[in-house]
Amino acid sequence: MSVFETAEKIKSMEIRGAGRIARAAAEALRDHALSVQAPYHAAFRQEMEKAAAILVATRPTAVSLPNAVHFVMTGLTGVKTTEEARSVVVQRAEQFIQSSQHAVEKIAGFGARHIRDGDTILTHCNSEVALGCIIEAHRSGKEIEVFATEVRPRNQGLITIRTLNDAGIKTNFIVDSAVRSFIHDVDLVIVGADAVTVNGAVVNKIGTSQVAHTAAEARVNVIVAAETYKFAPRTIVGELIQIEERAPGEVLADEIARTLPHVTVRNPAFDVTPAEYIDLIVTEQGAIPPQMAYVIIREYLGWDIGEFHSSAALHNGQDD
Ligand code: RI2
Repeated sequence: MSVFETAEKIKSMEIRGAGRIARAAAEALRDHALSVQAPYHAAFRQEMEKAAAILVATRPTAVSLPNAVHFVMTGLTGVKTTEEARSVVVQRAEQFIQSSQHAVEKIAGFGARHIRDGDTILTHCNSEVALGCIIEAHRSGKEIEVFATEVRPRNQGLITIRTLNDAGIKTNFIVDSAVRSFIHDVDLVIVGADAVTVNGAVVNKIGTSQVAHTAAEARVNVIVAAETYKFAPRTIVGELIQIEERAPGEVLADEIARTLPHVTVRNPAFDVTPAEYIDLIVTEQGAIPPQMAYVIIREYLGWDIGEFHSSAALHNGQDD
């Protein structure tokens, strides 16, 4: 798929979910490297940097996207010929895709161990890693039940309940505002993440912080399933995660909104759950308390302060 097609599909959310977006971006860079015609190496590099910038600009919140692009593009450092550059992009893109898929499987295995036989789990939105944990627990013979929220306004809950239904897992489908009514029937909350900041806060689908707050009040544990590439390196130097605000039409039909001139529709796609409401973040490197996010950024993502000076081209458009 071309870079433009991939970018359009990410923007329209035809391709969605932080992990899938990251893998789609790596694939698009790989395909672009294979097809781009450039007379000399600098031109090739320029073409790749343009493609990287287009992909990174599609959605601002999921940090998996700039992290994937960064992983692929840093392969170009020190490379001298177009052919070498082409092959390094292909190799690193494939490596990212494979390690991402491997991470999702690993997390499913680790996360499933936190689910006990007889547990009822609540999940919000549609996270392939969170669902991976639930499905793996079911597969290993544990008798479990799930509460899945609707997820206004894009209804990702529908994807979640189809997946759970196909896996044969007993599932209750509830509106987002019903979480508090059912929290006492829930043993564990498992959600995904679009970004994890250096202080262990988790940015995820709008409503996650309400779910986590409700769970904390009811003394129900909250687990976040997140690959290490969901951790946000630039938060070390004070950068904030930009919360995407999507079109008002997703919430209220434009023809109705037009009749209400004093009403403004707000549609943030994500919110921030503070570390204190999260018991554990399960990564492919094992589970950590959210307060250890810095270690993941330094040890496993390989970012140090020096990197921030050379990464201007891959800046993901957030405010400095
Ligand atoms: P996985 C999604 O965002 C949801 O917020 C979900 O929790 C998160 O990405 C992580 O998804 P959106 O693309 O990578 O639906 O775990 O806005 O699949």
